[in-house]
Amino acid sequence: MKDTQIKKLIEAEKKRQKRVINLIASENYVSKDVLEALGSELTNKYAEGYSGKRYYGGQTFVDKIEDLCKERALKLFGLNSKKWAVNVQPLSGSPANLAVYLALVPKEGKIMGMSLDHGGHLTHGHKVSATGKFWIQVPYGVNKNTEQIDYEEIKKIAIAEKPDIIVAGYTAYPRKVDFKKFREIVDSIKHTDPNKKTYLMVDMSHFAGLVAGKALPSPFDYADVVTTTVHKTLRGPRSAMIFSKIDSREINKKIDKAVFPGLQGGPHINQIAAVAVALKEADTAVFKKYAKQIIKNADTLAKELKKLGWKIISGGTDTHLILMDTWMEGKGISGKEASDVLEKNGIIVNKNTIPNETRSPMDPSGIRLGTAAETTRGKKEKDFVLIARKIDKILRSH
Ligand code: DSN
Repeated sequence: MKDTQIKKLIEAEKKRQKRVINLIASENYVSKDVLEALGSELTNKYAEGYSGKRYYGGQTFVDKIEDLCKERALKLFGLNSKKWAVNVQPLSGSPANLAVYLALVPKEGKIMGMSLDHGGHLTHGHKVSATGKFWIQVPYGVNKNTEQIDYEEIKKIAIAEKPDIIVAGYTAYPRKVDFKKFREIVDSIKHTDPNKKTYLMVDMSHFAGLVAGKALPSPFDYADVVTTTVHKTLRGPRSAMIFSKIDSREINKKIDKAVFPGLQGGPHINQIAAVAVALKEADTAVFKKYAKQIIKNADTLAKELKKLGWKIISGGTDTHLILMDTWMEGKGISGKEASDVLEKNGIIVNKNTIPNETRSPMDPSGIRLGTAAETTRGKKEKDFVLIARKIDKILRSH
């Protein structure tokens, strides 16, 4: 690279990534092949439209790449191409979710999603996001005592509010989600207009790799739409996909239109090629083992931290993710202080709100930890026992 300023900064970031213990729950390390696809000449190509229906010439190879990516996406999640469609053009998770609402939720319609401080995402209807400005959020949370999803409570809210869409799947919720129960809730909503139905959307961004690796239940038997990013547990490039059921409601056609021309222009073909590479890598026995190891490692980390006296939200984890209450009603340290002092000592986490947060989002009561990135680097349970002890020592000596 001739640009020495940028080259030096990339080299420095590469070294930083190697030096630290990375417990950011939404990050991972991609393969050299994924990087190669991302850094290829495909970035030079404009390809507005979809395979076979583009607005520019020269699409012979681009069409093949996008078709292959879609084929691999459906295969990885065991989906029949007559029953499910996939759009691989969303640039990342937020535009993917926005595209779904644009396609399926009427203006000022209702999005029922988990509140941000309980583990939901900004794009699940939060007021600071476009999804909360153009639509109305009907929030739900976790149970005060169990800190886990309370399906009966969700059912009550859903029946009373009759939302246009319910979103399941979260960004800081460590437990397995019962998608069947969500389907039952959606089916129990009676709209005044008998032709109207609530859609069930699952945002599996955080745990897509765990579903692909058959380490967590799949949402596809119950959802109408499934969105996901590719760069978290799925270990691909920054990107996203939208899966939709093919039926008389033509959800898939509406979503394609919402992605392009509704929200985006030309898709990033280098990114789509890199997604295709990652999807092939995930469709292997080695990846299945990896997915299971991520959960074993998270479980070990949660149990060890608990043993050392820390409060783990919901009492543990079923996934790659742990939400740790570091503040413990003033007996511990704030989430920001915890994150800062851990970083000084080479451990990277993010500060995070906890359910029924009493502090501010900039200095909340907790931190979020994830095991996917360090599992990619080969760490096992015994390593996570040591990481837990290191975290404990750093936080207590602060
Ligand atoms: N920023 C992602 C996360 O950390 O969970 C979600 O957008």
